[in-house]
Amino acid sequence: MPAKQTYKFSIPHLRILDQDGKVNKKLDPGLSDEVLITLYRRMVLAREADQRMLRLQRQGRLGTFSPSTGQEAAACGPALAMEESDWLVPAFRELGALLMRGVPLHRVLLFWGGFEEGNIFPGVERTLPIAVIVASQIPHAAGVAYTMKYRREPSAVLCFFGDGATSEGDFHEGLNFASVWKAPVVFICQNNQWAISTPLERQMNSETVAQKAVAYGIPGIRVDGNDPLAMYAATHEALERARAGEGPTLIEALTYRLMMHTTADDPSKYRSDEEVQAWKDRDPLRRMRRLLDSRKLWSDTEEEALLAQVKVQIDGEVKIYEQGVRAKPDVLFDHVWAERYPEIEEQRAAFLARQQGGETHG
Ligand SMILES: Cc1ncc(C[n+]2csc(CCOP(=O)(O)OP(=O)(O)O)c2C)c(N)n1
Ligand SMILES: [Mg+2]
Repeated sequence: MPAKQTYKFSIPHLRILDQDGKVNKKLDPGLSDEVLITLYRRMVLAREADQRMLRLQRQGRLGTFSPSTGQEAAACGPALAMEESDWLVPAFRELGALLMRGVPLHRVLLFWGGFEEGNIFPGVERTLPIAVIVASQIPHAAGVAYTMKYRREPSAVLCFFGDGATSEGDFHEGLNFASVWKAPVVFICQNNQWAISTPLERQMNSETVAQKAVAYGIPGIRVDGNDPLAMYAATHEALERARAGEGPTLIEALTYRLMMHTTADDPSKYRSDEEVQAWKDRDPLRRMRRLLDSRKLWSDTEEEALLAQVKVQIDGEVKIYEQGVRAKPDVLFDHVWAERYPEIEEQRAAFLARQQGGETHG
């Protein structure tokens, strides 16, 4: 049908640090040597923590968790752009962002160990708990951002989710609400190509995630998610815009999960070795190391020292996790309601009685 074209769009694609560690000078965000080194250190910490967590899980010392190996740039770059007074609203694959924020690793271990204490991050209160319910955190982020605006606080919210989350109603409601109210929130979709065993092309029919921003009248940008500098720069700009009252942004980070979805699946059942290898070649840690090498900021000796230091740090955190927690068997009943409720207390008593081999009902 011949009709007048009313709307055209294009989606910018940002990359600053290429795979060989070369920086596009025109786009260089100009981070100091010290900051670049800190960023690399945190990315290495996240990677090493992931590997340790996998071993703990296999030894029965940690519950199922979702590894973030391969996605460190997409999590750490944005976190670097945050102010302390901003809010972090994570999904479940942003270990690097939590560590950048100063969340102690033992809190994350507590979470994946199944303890409520893993939802509390003392000292970094403006960090919401890990959200396993896919996309549930997106309306929360929009609500927190609206509150910042309502209270006239100059703080913004950084909200993470995966490509699969964009198929949930919560994604659309959250983006619509944030857009209509010009809430100061930056939405980051870690498009790691898979939602468990569902590949992206079975998840959506759009060419990019970023173009979904067009429907909500907000800026959308696709970023090389294995490029920490591009992730930092795109997020920094979006956060500034949010804090200036110009509303939300959708950032699509193109990345890849190099390990299993969680410790409960075998990815070789649904994706090819060639595909995984192609993404291993784009490893964000290797890229960052090449940048540091090219600026003579790093050496093999420093790498060895870092790995040794990170090991000691992780050992200490595992110790706090394992020694500090003794689960009360009835902890489950503590968190049903904010206040104690008679019916739940009856159930608690029955449960405890059964545990002690006493009288039970039914
Ligand atoms: C509402 C809801 N539905 C289903 C699940 C089970 N589930 C956990 S993760 C996941 C896939 C998420 O994929 P994506 O959003 O791409 O994130 P990724 O795991 O790739 O980081 C599913 C279906 C869930 N946790 N919550
Ligand atoms: Mg995914």
